[in-house]
Amino acid sequence: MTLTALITGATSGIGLATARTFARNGIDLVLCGRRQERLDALAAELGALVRVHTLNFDVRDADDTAAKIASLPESFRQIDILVNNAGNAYGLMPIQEGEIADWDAMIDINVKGLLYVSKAVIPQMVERKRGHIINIGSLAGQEVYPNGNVYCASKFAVDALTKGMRIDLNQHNIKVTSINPGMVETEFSVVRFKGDTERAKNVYRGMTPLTAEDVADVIWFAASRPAHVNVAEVLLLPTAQANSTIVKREG
Ligand code: NDP
Ligand code: 8X3
Repeated sequence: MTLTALITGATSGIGLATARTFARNGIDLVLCGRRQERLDALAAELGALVRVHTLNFDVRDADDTAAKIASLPESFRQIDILVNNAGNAYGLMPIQEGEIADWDAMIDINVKGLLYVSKAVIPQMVERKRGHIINIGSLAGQEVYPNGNVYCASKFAVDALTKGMRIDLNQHNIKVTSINPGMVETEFSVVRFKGDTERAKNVYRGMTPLTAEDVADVIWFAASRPAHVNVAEVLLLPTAQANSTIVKREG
């Protein structure tokens, strides 16, 4: 039986790599994001391997998120795997200097957006007593680091929601997984530093970060276990990273 996955944040980084990995493994795809030209390009690329449908919505918009997911054609409506990946950090400032717009973005996208998408997808999983939700958390949701304050809070919330979902959905036979990466070089730091690519590059100076493909491999491992096995949580670090603040750098 062919499975269908809905991936948020499929236009870049971890979500994009996950879409490609899933397609190579024969998973039909509902790809979500706000940058339509990227969704179109990805649909053209992966459409050669599997069935692909794209949805353009901002996860901050509860009504549009619900409407777009409800608009899925019949053949894409049964979501077997939900990858809640859309998310970003905005800024890296001491709490007393933080900007309200950045705080709102992180809470609205990383926490509330994940909830809105989940609310739109979970009912059909509950009805079928089958499904797998994979939330992309972070090392930042396991330990707080200097200036990480609100981003860390948003990822601690994802960790709590993952655990809560696992409890509440247990009786419905739904697997819930969190994949918690450390440093991954994607557009993440460019977004965090609002387009300052030099500052973004400096985050990974003298060390080898994870690639989006490294994370996608682990997401696929979790998604492809037998029915009785749930990979509950994974902390995935680059070898050079011991924790949020200890990173071995060369030069
Ligand atoms: P990218 O910036 O490369 O990708 C972020 C994705 O999220 C994009 O596809 C973007 O799509 C989507 N997105 C952002 N905001 C919204 C929104 N409001 N509505 C819909 N989609 C949105 O970063 P990563 O791939 O690194 O990040 C993916 C996840 O991994 C995030 O949850 C992040 O917190 C987490 N993570 C990242 C780590 C890292 O070091 N890179 C480490 C640990 C966790 P579009 O702009 O088209 O909407
Ligand atoms: C992203 C990893 O360490 O920049 O979640 O917070 S970190």
